[in-house]
Amino acid sequence: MTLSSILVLHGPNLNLLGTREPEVYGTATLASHVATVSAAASRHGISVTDVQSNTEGELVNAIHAANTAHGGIIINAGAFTHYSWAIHDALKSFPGHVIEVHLSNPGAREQFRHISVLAPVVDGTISGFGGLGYSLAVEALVELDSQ
Ligand code: CA2
Repeated sequence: MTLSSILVLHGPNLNLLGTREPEVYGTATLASHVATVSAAASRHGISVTDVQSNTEGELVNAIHAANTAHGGIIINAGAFTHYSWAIHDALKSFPGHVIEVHLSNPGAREQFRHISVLAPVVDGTISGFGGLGYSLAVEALVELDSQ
């Protein structure tokens, strides 16, 4: 699958971005971050589909559907990052490249955020750069696809 299409996945509570905890996650809304991804992707002629869910199984289903529909995935799994082996297993079966993004720097926060169970099955992780991380993730996917 060539990189003509990217799936952007967001996990639980990220639909609340821009409404609470701006000191941690910034003031931008989820829609604005998705727009950032779409703008970066369109510069490379790539289309973007986005899914946000507060339900683990819906994210797993979206990853399964991506196997034949999208060349790459950008995922901010929210708190599922730290314990979802179901999302880990689903990403492991995805044939394209995967970039994990976090707005904050989980390594500088509470101990439970220091572990990502997704990290072993993604190409790389971009954390702590706020919305800039999404543009960087698109550039990473484009670069990986060209190798
Ligand atoms: O820094 C990130 O992007 C996180 O993935 C955000 C998750 C957190 O569990 C991860 O450790 C790091 C939480 C997202 C919750 O987002 C909210 C936004 C506004 C108000 C409340 C929660």
